[in-house]
Amino acid sequence: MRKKILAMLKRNKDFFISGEKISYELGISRSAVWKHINTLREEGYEIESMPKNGYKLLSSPDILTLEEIEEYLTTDFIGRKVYYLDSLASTNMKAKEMAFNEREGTIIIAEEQTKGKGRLGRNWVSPKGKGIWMSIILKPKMAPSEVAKLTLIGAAAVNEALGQIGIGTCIKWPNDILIQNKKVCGILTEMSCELNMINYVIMGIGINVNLDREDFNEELIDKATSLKIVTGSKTDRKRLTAMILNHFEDLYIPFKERGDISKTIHISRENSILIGREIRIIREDTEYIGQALDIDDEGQLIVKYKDGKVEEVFSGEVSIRGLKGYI
Ligand code: BT5
Repeated sequence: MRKKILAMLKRNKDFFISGEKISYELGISRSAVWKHINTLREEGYEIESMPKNGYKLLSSPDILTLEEIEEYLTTDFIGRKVYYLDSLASTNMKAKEMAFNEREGTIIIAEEQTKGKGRLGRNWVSPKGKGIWMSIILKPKMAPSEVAKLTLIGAAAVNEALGQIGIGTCIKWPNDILIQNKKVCGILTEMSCELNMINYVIMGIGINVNLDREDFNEELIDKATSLKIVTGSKTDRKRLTAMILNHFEDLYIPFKERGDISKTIHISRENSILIGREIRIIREDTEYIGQALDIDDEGQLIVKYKDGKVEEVFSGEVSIRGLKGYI
């Protein structure tokens, strides 16, 4: 019922809607309407009430529930079911627990993560209410070896969504998004599979939206940034979340249905911070120096080593660093 009342208020945004009309349309008493309105107020919805005119929605809270993001969503199945939690250890961990019983496209979003995960057991700083910390459950019917390409789709989707709101970014193959050489987004793709079959893939996306400098510890301050630090103002997390999901689905469908990843590869190349640069490739404990030449049609990084040898580097097996600084 609370959902229906909120939907009515949203449909009539900027106008009063009478308690009588709500109670008639939903078949509940006017005091029940009033109780639900109060619940919504407790959740942070600002609702004006006037005895003769009824109720008017003035503003919605800065939260990432389906009700709040769906007005910007254009997807068919990505993000159409949202589990929204105030706090979680890690949205990827939660998504893994739930994945077997959930349909493709379901997402888990938390306002904060107390044990946010990066790759290879690293941690991901995820303070409350300031970022987008989410995981998408995917169930593509393809060989497990194809999954590395999904990370590229995630990165391309974030790059496109940020571009749409006027924020230019670079992609550091395979899973980082950078602004001014600092990391603003990281992607962690995990999967459960059998020999030739994927059970599920969890695509974890973390974006530093409205974090302040103080949110980063000393170790991170030189290599991490947020949209707020870069632009000087807050970004609407709801709209951005939906826009990422929209772009993700647009890039994911051709890949899932026909193995077509060409648009993603185009975006990865056009916005790559690595192509043409000297890089360090860290494989297990050994470092190699080479030049990133290109990203091939399969999404692999082509590297030329000092001895002239050219190799395709498969994501997942390496970490890449610039010779100078973080990139
Ligand atoms: C990543 O790992 O970049 C993947 C991050 C994925 C985070 C999302 S949030 C939703 C979902 N649920 C999870 O639990 N995780 C995913 P990696 O490339 O290994 O980078 C990790 C490194 O980035 C750390 O070792 C730090 O140096 C740095 N780092 C940690 N927190 C950061 C932040 N908020 N912003 C930028 N850099 C950060």
